Amino acid sequence: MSESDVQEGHRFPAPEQLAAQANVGADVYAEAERDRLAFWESAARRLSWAQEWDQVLDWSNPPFAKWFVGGKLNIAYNCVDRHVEDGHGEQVAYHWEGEPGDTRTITYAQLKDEVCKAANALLELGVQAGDRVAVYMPMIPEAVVAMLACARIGAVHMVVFGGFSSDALASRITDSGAVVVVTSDGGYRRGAPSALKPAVDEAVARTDSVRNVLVVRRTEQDVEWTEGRDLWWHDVVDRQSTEHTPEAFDAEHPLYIMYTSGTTAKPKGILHTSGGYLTQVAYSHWASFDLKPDTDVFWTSADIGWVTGHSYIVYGPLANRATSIMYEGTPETPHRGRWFEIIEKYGVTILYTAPTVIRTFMKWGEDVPAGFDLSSLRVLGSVGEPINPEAWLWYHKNIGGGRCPIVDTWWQTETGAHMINPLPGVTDLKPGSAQTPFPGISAKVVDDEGNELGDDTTGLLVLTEPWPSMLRTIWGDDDRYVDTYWSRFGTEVYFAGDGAKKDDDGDIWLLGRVDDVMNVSGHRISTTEVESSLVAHPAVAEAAVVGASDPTTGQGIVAFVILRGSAEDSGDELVQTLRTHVARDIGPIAKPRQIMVVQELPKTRSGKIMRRLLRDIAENRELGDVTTLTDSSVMNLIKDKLPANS
Ligand code: 6R9
Repeated sequence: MSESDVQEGHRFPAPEQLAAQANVGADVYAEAERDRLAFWESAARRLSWAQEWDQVLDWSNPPFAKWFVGGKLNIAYNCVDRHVEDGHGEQVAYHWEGEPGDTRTITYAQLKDEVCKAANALLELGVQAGDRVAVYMPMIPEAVVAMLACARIGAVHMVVFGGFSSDALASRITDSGAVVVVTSDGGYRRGAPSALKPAVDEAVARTDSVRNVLVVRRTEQDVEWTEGRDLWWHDVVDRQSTEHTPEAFDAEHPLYIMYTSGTTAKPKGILHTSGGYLTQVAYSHWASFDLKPDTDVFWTSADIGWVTGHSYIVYGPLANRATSIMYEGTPETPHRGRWFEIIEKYGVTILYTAPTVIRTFMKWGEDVPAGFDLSSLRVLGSVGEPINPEAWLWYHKNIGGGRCPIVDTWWQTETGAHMINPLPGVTDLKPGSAQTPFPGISAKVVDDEGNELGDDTTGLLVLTEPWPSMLRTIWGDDDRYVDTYWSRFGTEVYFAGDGAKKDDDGDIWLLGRVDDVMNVSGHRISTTEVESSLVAHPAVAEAAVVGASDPTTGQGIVAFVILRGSAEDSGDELVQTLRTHVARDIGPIAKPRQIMVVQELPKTRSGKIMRRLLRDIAENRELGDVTTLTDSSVMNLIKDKLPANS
């Protein structure tokens, strides 16, 4: 497969055998098109409801939606109990793998017992339906148990990624008014125990809503203890009864809050509710990955602290009675083949990960995956940012053995579930494009005035109909909810904040956040497009591109590149080669003004490149806030590489 094949829109048809047995066929689009609400209603029937709804959607007060109005269900019952009642108690829910190599196998019956005990413990601590519970945990099974225990009693969980600072935790506790924090002494990361409890102590000291801190023992590190407030999980949860009768809650009962960064400093508490959310995450997990509960071993490599973990490690897979992998640590601990070893060990059939991980694997070279038996894999997924065709092809060949469809899923914390993606048994795949709105989802590409754009014109992505797993508001701030998402094109059109274009076939290409779209001499150029071109060059492993203000052209293109291990840093000559390469690839207008060769790129802990910081460098500014970086020393490494005069 050559680069030009890809650019000409070469497609990878669905594997015949997979297509023949796929959970959903091509007719699903027509079915959803005929009657969108009836389609979602049948998706909702895959769940168990204590009381059926009397209205599928109430959109009489946009943008405040109500789905499955009048329906009642218990989320934890749907994720756990009903599978045990159906005779699947012995099926494994999670194969958990600790970073140091310790393992736990948790069946659905065991998960049910643990969730009931934790639910009883929370009740004993006085937690009531509607109360918020913060969860600040490493990737250990108790994190899932805590989430489901909340859901079971109608409490609202608010998971904060364990890599976030005490500051971030404190502001989220304050904003949500959490009454309990569930945490652990620490977790294992890069071969060493990494403490969590000290950050909780600091955060809680600065807030006034928290009554108790429930602490799981994981690393056996020493912890400070506040008598009366702090409680060991094993003291409080282990002695509880495994019996707990789930109460049915309203379909619109709040399920969780997940904070996500916006354009201002204050993070937004995205609120998700129960019936619609579980309906869409369960259905999408089943359809997007062709999940077969009896035979698949499913692995989402994300952390539970992100929406991807919520929807596709916890709620979707459990609602579908999947067997999942949960892995505590980093991909290179204790060696670079760690993930592939896990795939081989458990016979993983579906892998869902992020482009940044794939590009890291590319940097390490194809010999690493080649050393393991990955033949169990049958479907691959991608999420978090656009996957450039080079990475797509590498993933397809070196991890998927050329036989696994790659499902590139576009969605957001706000959307709750997949919104634009191919279906593995249906779609002819086009590397680099998320392609098709999910059945029952209505997505359009529009110009600044909201007019739908024709083929190959870059515009803004909008969603023009409400969907079951949509956010319901920003916690405590309805106005900000309306302003951020539903004001640019009127109260019935959701503004996603992503640039996009449709190609001649009607396939959608996501082009990065609109704030990442550059404007050079009046031409719109996507950072992603230039990055994609750079990484298509054999010398480049990874690239990040920003638009830096330029007195002549408005913005100028500045690229930061990491070279492949084998490529020689030949200085100026290489930079000129790369500039010419991009100019030839996209057009002279896209030729980067400046290319800097660096060792690392600044990334958030969810793997997104922090272009804002690179823009600071490109524009010779003091660096802005670096607290969400995985590793803040990266910025010093980059600055050290710069020519003295810049
Ligand atoms: C699930 C998740 C959302 C933003 C979104 C977009 C980018 C996510 C993508 C993608 C292109 C994909 N994004 N998936 N862009 N193709 N397949 O990542 O949620 O952390 O809220 O980020 O991520 O820019 O707007 P979240």
